[in-house]
Amino acid sequence: MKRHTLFELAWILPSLALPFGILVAILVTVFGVGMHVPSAHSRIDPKQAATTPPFDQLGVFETGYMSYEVRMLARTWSFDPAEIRVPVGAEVTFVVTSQDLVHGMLIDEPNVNVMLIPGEVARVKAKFDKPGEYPIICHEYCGIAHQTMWARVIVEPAATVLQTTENGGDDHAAR
Ligand SMILES: [Cu+2]
Repeated sequence: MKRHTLFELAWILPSLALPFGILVAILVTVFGVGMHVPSAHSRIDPKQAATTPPFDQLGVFETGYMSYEVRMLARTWSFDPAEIRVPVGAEVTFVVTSQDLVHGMLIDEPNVNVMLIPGEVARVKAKFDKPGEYPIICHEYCGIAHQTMWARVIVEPAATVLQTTENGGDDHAAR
């Protein structure tokens, strides 16, 4: 084989291998690992959001053992509820939409990253294994006070939650 043919092959083969490798990686993550983009679960009229179930009752709802559903509305420039309390080990399903502009919802760890499009109901799951405070921030620019739009998840150690339940001060309403 001529020397320049080898040089050409040395460029062409990797440029074929690269997209093929990427295609295989996509197929494996979608069909093998089951990874998907967080997609719209259902649609509602954003102007009627506050009176449309499940957003007519916002907050934290216990759906089973260590399983919680958080119904949340994003609006310029706040999240409602702004504070979410769950016990350590809780698996939380966030059911969220925006009632005005495009907002975002980002929790660094555990990884929650979703775009909140007016009227598109997003449904994302996250497990909170360590006690502490987890900020939820809007990461889609939404106007002059965008940087003030945030909320937080407070993950309480097991003992604290037990105490609040004994005092009857449990604020996690059962469904
Ligand atoms: Cu926002």
